[in-house]
Amino acid sequence: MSYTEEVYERVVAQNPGEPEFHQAVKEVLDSLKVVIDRNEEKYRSLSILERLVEPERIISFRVPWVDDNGTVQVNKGYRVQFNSAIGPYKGGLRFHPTVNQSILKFLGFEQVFKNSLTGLPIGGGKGGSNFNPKGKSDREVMAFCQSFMTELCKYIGADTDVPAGDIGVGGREIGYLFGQYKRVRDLYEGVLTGKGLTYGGSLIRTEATGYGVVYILNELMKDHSDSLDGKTVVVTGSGNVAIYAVQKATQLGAKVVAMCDSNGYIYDPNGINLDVVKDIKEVKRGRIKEYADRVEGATYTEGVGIWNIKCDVYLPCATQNELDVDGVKTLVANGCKYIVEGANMPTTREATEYAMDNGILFLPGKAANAGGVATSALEMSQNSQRLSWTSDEVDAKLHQIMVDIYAKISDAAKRYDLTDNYVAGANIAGFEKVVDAMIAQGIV
Ligand code: NDP
Ligand code: 2IT
Repeated sequence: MSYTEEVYERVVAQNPGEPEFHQAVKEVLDSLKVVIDRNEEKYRSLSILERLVEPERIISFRVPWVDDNGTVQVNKGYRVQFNSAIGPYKGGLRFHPTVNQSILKFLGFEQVFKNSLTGLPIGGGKGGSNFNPKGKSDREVMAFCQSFMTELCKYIGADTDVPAGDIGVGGREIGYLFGQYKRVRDLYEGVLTGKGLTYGGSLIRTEATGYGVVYILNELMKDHSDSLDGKTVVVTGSGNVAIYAVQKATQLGAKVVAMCDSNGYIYDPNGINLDVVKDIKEVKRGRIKEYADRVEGATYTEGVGIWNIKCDVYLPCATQNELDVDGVKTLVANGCKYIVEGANMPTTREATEYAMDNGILFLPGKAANAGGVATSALEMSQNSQRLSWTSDEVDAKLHQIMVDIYAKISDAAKRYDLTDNYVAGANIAGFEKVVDAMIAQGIV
């Protein structure tokens, strides 16, 4: 058995009941086989892969809070501090009822490679809670965030671990979390990113993940003598990543015709009116269904199946494993040419393989959505300098980072005779930097 297979089997045996974590590890280890094979003895002697798949630390805690009826609620809270070889732990917090250790370990593991690809000094981490912010009042969200941070604040800091947003955690939640950190620790520091602009946030952080997805898509298309101009695009989700992917794709001449939430999807043949989506999602915290009531010519379909809409480019920006092999088969049959993952691991393994075997150019999330965390790292730099950069400056840096990521993953794939296999390219390029730092720092 190869070293990568051995380590995968060990991960499955030692981390039972964690299918998402197994899935993320398998994809990376399969890609790394070509790298490990060239130098197996050295990697084995240092147990590099065993160390890479084991989080440095997992913190798990109780989050009690009182709801508007006066009832005491209890949620689970976590922080997975996965790897600090190249910098302080960095990664989002997810508040969603499905959150568990498997999901946070998969996200933390992905984050290690993603953060490495940004070229910035950030290690990988992820955290969150099974708290469901949907339908909660502002006061309930605040009470939850304060309780969550009262415990988490013991383990994080601007030079230790810097959380940010993810599903269910946006500007409102980051504000409440920051306020409580400051109050309890008595430190005004860049301990969180995605902060509001009046208290240390960075311009363009809100837009960064979605913009970055489209910037790297644009590089991929240029490299294949194509462009976004006049293309039909489907974007899944209607949250932070989706909204700003739609905005940038539209600015670059594409027509985005569909978006969704977990209840169903909208189709607007005239091109999505993003002002309406923003009002529904960012202001009213409503459902995507309302779009069809407000925009003439648009339709709403309950349930899954957004991939049935014909498109040239498909950008999954909602959640893990949202796109399965049947969905991809439909996309291929309808002539789709590009899949670029805005979400983390939104495409199942089988679906990814089918897409790549059938001529789709596929960019994995750990490269394509890295613009969010990269801009978080730019927020950390601004906080350390006690300065704020202009939106043009941050946007230009974000753009350059995405151009560089495309070059890195494309180059890594070519070096191993895997041209156009950006999944392998991203895993290999991400691994190279982390492993070099790990080896240099000894057995820690
Ligand atoms: P948000 O909470 O802002 O939005 C999530 C969106 O996805 C909502 O529209 C939600 O719908 C939808 N969604 C969730 N689950 C499903 C489902 N099962 N089927 C269909 N739609 C679903 O989160 P973000 O936009 O921040 O995150 C989206 C993805 O991008 C996640 O995978 C996240 O990890 C990843 N990501 C986020 C970054 C960031 O900076 N925010 C950076 C890099 C990656 P509903 O309202 O119905 O739940
Ligand atoms: O998955 C991700 O990269 C994020 N949710 C953003 C993390 C961050 O620290 O900005």
